[in-house]
Amino acid sequence: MSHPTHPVTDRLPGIESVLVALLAGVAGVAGSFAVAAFTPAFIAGPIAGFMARTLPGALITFSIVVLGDVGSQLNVLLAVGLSTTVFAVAALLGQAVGQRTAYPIAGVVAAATAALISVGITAAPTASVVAGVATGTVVLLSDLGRSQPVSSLTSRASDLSAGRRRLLAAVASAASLGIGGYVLGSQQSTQVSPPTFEGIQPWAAPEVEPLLAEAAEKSLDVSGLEPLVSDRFYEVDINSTDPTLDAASWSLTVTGTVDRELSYSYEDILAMEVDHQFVSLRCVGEALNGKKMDNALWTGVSIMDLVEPAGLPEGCCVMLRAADGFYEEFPLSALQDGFLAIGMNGGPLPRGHGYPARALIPGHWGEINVKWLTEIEILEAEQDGYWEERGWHGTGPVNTVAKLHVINTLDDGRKQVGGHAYAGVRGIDRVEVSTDGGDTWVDATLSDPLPGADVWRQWTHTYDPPEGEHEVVVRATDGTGALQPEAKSSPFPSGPSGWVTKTVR
Ligand SMILES: Nc1nc2c(c(=O)[nH]1)N[C@H]1C(S)=C(S)[C@@H](COP(=O)(O)O)O[C@H]1N2
Ligand SMILES: [Mo]
Repeated sequence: MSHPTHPVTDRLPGIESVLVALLAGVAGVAGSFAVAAFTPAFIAGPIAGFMARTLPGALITFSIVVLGDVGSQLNVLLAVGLSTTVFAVAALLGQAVGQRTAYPIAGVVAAATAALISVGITAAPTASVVAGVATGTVVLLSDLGRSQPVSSLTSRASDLSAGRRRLLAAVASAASLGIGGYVLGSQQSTQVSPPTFEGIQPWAAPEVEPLLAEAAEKSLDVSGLEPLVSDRFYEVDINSTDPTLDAASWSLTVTGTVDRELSYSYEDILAMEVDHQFVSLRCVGEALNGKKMDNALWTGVSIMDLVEPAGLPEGCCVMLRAADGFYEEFPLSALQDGFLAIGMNGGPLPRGHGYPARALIPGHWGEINVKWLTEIEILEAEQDGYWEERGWHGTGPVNTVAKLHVINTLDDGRKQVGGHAYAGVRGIDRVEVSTDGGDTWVDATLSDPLPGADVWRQWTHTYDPPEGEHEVVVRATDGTGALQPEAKSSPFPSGPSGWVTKTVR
């Protein structure tokens, strides 16, 4: 029997240190999540945002268009992985320092480093300290695990078991901190509770309920079809975490080439005359028959009521800027009917949709409907917005679309198809359906129009299906009499177009 000259344990400490560091990293991320949940104070939030901002435009476009929601989920996963690595580096540093001194300070160094890096990234002290402590705890416990008395430090067997003890301590502490942090973070409510100034809640005005009831009443009775006021309104953000703004300290400024710059508080807006409008939104980056088109009842004020008192000279354009670092520019003329929404479907604006306030620019692609709005800047010359810098042309009016989302087989064997049609402020006049691949067309039944200049409509059609496979095609005619173009184009760069087609069996 010959023993290897270099015992395997020689290289184990390196691997163990890395494993311990990664486990400490997991604990750190969990600690951050425990306090911050999915807000920008969570370490992975700014990292995901940074990646979205710095990755090449083509990659982001690919992720939006091809991967869709999976793309943003991947981005979040990647950000969580990077966050783990960041804390792991702090843990490695702690261990390295610990090895060079006689004192068990590895955990303290790891904790302090992790907290410092985290606060640098998130600017959120509490979540960073908790993340640091969680990271340091795993390093500290693994250190204690190692320094348990062992009979002979030179023996290979006890070296191994010391290494195992160390790893075991790290696994156990990382698992409990990880699960604990995850549970704590998941329980956090990310709902907003807007400050009530003398109980003013404009979104709960008496007109709101009847309007919502009207939308419910006008919604077609087609199983599986999203009602006229969407049950689940889509969300598209440059970051994976929504800003947590405090309405009481939020302000909206009007700046740029105006006579005098102005600043409005949330209270100022609440005191203004509000209006309730149905407005539909559609993302320029969605697939032709995608799910990023929705409608809601919004409560808010006219944007021109905010801008005009600043004194408007001849500006060409406007740049809307937001608390998440997003900005979009478009012609001043489009601002004329702009709406600043502070409420949605009878409640305050949800965080995910821009709390405390967002812009709604009728008829235009979703991207210029800037959420978490903080500044309206009047410009003298054109500039690119966030997405235009990345190659998109998404600031103009929406394309006309008729989507096909529902194919039902009724009890009597007939087929029922349905979807939504939208053409921005041009409105929808007509939707036609073909069940023979486009040879013959019939008019679909349309939902009665909602009040509002920028609303979608539902359509449905019921027919006796032919034997076997057949092709259903849908096309809309907008309020100007223009038929939706048949030619298909991809979403990039100026939105999808073409007739939606589906094979039905
Ligand atoms: N501040 C901010 N506003 C934003 C975005 C964003 O990432 N940040 N995304 C835009 C895009 S691309 C779209 S399609 C709409 C989507 O609005 P929703 O998330 O309320 O559906 O918001 C727009 N406003
Ligand atoms: Mo969008």
